[in-house]
Amino acid sequence: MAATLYCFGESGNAYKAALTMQLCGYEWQPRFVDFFGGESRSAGFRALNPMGEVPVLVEGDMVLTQSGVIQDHVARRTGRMAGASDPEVLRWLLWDNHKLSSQAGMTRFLMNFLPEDKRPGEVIRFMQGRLKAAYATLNAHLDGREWIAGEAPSLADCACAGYLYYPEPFGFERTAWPHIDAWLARLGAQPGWKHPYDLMPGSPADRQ
Ligand SMILES: N[C@@H](CCC(=O)N[C@@H](CS)C(=O)NCC(=O)O)C(=O)O
Repeated sequence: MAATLYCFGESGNAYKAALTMQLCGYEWQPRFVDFFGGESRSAGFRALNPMGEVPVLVEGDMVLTQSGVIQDHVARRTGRMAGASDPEVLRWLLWDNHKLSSQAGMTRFLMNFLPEDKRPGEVIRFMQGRLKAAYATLNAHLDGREWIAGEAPSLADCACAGYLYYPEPFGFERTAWPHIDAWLARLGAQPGWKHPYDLMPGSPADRQ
């Protein structure tokens, strides 16, 4: 039975899980969550995930939440990628969840998905400063390396790339970070890779 990923195109956290499944050749299907219509706050969604967050993976009777947990499940089931039992992979998954994706996701939301008159300039500038430090850390790590952990794409690559292919501005200029840029191109050339808006239902264009 194919696994079902509760997701929406704008979600970089869901993209981490979807991309991992794609690159590992896992059988899955998307189930659109109308995040911008408030679905993740509904009683029905909270019954599935009391944390109220996307993504959620449903596979038979099993319900998994947190992108890293879903990613690790796929890595263990397929044996196609290094998973969280590798300390270096886990180190970067934790770093990404704290320093990169959470801040990139929030900044992108504030800059693009809030009504213009509600966008908090000072908060956005603060977040962009924090993000710049995160980009510098990742760019330096990728200097002389093809992949974040080990010699092949791992969960760490799928996690750290979660928000970095999106077109909406949030202060990340690929060309300013040459090692990140080259790594994103390498990951984007892997068999099965797709852009988030081609992989999951829903995009800003649908809401215009
Ligand atoms: N650490 C979580 C983060 C999940 C997350 O923040 N998802 C966003 C969508 S991209 C969400 O559902 N946010 C709802 C909220 O914060 O209330 C993961 O990696 O799955």
